[in-house]
Amino acid sequence: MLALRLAPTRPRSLSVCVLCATLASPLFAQAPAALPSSAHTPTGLQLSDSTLTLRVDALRSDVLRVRLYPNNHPAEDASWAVLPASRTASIAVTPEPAGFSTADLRVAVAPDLRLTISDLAGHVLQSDALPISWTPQGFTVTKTKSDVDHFFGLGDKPGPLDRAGEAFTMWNSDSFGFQESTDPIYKSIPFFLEMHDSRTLGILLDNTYRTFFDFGRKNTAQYTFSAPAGPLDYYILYGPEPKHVIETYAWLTGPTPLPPLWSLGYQQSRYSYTPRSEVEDVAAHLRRDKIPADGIWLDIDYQYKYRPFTVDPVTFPDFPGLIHNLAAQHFHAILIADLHIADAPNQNYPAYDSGVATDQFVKQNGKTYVGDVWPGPSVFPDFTRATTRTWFASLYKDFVNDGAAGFWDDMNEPAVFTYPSKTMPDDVVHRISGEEAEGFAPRLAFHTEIHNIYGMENSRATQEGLLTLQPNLRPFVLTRATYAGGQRYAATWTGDNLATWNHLRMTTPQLLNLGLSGFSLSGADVGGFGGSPSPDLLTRWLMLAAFQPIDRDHAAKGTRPHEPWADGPEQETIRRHYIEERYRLLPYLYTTAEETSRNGIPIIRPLFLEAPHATADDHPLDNDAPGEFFFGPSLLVAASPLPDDVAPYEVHLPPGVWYDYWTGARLDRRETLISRDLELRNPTATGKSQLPPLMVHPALGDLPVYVHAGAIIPMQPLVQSTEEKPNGPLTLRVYAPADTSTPCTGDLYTDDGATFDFRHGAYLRLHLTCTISVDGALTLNIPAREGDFHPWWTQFRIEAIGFTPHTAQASTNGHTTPLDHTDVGYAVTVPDTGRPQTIVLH
Ligand code: NBV
Repeated sequence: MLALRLAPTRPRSLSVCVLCATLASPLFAQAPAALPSSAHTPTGLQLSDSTLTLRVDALRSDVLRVRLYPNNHPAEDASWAVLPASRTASIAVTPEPAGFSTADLRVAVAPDLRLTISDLAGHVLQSDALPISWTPQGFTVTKTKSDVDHFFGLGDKPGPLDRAGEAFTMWNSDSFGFQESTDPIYKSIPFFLEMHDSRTLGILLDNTYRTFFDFGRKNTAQYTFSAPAGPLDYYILYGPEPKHVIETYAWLTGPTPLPPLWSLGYQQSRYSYTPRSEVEDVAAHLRRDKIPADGIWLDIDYQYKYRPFTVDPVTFPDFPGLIHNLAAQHFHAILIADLHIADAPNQNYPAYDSGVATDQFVKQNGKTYVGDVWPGPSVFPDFTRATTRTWFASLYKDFVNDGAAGFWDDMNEPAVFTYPSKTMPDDVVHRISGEEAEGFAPRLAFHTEIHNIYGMENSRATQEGLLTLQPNLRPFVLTRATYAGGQRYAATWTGDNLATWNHLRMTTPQLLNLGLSGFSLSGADVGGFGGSPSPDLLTRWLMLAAFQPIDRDHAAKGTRPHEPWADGPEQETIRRHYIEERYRLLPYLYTTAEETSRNGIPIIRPLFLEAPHATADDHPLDNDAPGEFFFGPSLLVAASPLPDDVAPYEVHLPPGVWYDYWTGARLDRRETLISRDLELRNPTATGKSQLPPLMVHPALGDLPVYVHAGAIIPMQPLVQSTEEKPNGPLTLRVYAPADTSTPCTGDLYTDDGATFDFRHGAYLRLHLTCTISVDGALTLNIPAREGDFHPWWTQFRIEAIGFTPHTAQASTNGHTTPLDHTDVGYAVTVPDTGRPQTIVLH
């Protein structure tokens, strides 16, 4: 019999002052002093008094784990978010009088248990402003904050990119039509970056209860994180560069896996395309109008009485035939399959019948809990049990056999219509089955503990199901609710946004912060879900989304048509042009997605991630440029910070030489320009000065995009779907480095786009480099191939941007080939011999 514990490590009415007798106050905060030798452990320190224990462990030289718990209630060493291998990693530390040090960090603890973390040069990175408050109402950790502290992350929370001065609550909530001030919303990702004086830390509070974060709203000199119950268990990740923190977070919680290539193509959706003929009409229209597209999404109306895992036989006859016809036109069908199962006994509803027969649903007061959602009274799978996830996974079998390519997990906060809280009551009971990997002992848990991970475990079950049914196909799952680490299981979107200019503006900081929180594969409903976008708004949205990780046009019931052709040929031409450009950039986008799958660096990135020292005082350049972001490592998209404002706006570029992506023109900057790489590595030596912004005034149809000098961007001929083989060479756009010492690099990764064969060597990776010589020759080095995958191309087309040749020929491994002039520069086409090549333009 499993025991029910409401809050396994519920804070108690105690001060945390374990070495002094009384509760410490800030007035009497104590400086670090020598610790008793018993406090030192091989991996950190552990201090106990009769009631509480503080434990700090170094998992790596740059990663600390901090825990506080009552002595008689040691917290479970368990996590839904942190990978077991990372959670249990450790290194030997060097004991110091007041704490310990590692090869990167020094940790000092005061007698009142306040922690101070410094780098080895003595810069204080983080310090507790107050002793931890530990009461029956919960715990609060209070850290010192300065005026120049910046905070990023926390998932999909709306509002500015920099979260300084704001406060947030983590409680997954169905939030139709959210606004900047709406909090909480769909996801709980209690991970944030703290950046000050060009040094960055990451903090993950691994507590699944309703948690709170205050970045100086209450007190500008402090930031806090707190919870009413659950473990005080947090991780400190040291940079100093923000990219390193993001990579470390991926080490801790796992990166976003490599998605199927089709999921990076354009996606067409609506709540709902129904009946079947409408789906087919949309598909035909996309192909007829030559709007490249890969996905058609089926929302809840394909189902019988809104029952998940059913099909309405009247409106969607011959469902497998529909999916098959779509596939024949190179479309992937993505099906919604909500987690709530209709409470429909004796109605030949297999999902219900099998679930009841095997006891898969959560309970309240000993009975199966029933709440109202789309199908009416519904029951809810107990996703914290491995056996329930396996059962739920099996429900996908028929759809997978029908050929469905991906699944969409909606309403998994979980959303329940019955109550004002819009979710299930706190006293619903979940079972934790105690898998070894997570480290939890088998036990019962109230919904208060499970709520924030419920959606994540739903998406985990979906992914596990797809992996079981098709072990060698990369699954694609889109989830609305999730928790830290959920990026391992699913991509995500920002939920029910609105068709307003303000919502278009909000997507950029939301997606950037999601990327910083581990979710590299994210999107916002293009055009806005609720309400009807004006033609110009829809156009601008489709333009921007071409440079976002997931590009899905989606709309609510009753809204006006949203498809690219909706507003006549002029608008459609612009929209098509941007979707086409996304398809041309697919080799670059896919290469970036592959990078994410290894190191967690997101597909779209705030400017500070690529250029953390771009400003004279090291404030994040993003704070001056709210519409801007990096799409992959080299393209800088500069959308208007106020998209409905027709006035010119400023574009702030990090130091370095930049080119206009559309024209190839080198930007005429008078200032001393410094190389991006040099600037990144050694900001002070380069005599950095902040460049004045550019003024731009783009017409409808123009979205400024820039490329930094020394970038190499792989591109492909236009296709209408990723299922189509591109016809022509693979293009390598080489943006001439500013001078002989500027690095010039670019990556190219490809594979079959669908299976896991890449794990066994069936991939191709090239790390390309280029140089410019003193006499002005541009040399591109194509190295030996890594991997044994045979790509679709047989030729490379090298386009040199920002480079004027002296001769009309290029030499390739000794042979000469004529150059041709393109819209953006000079080009030469050479065979891809599969062997190393050096191509020189003189
Ligand atoms: O399944 C219908 C919708 C879906 O289209 C949307 O994307 C989700 O966020 N769903 C919410 C439920 C109804 C919302 C009004």
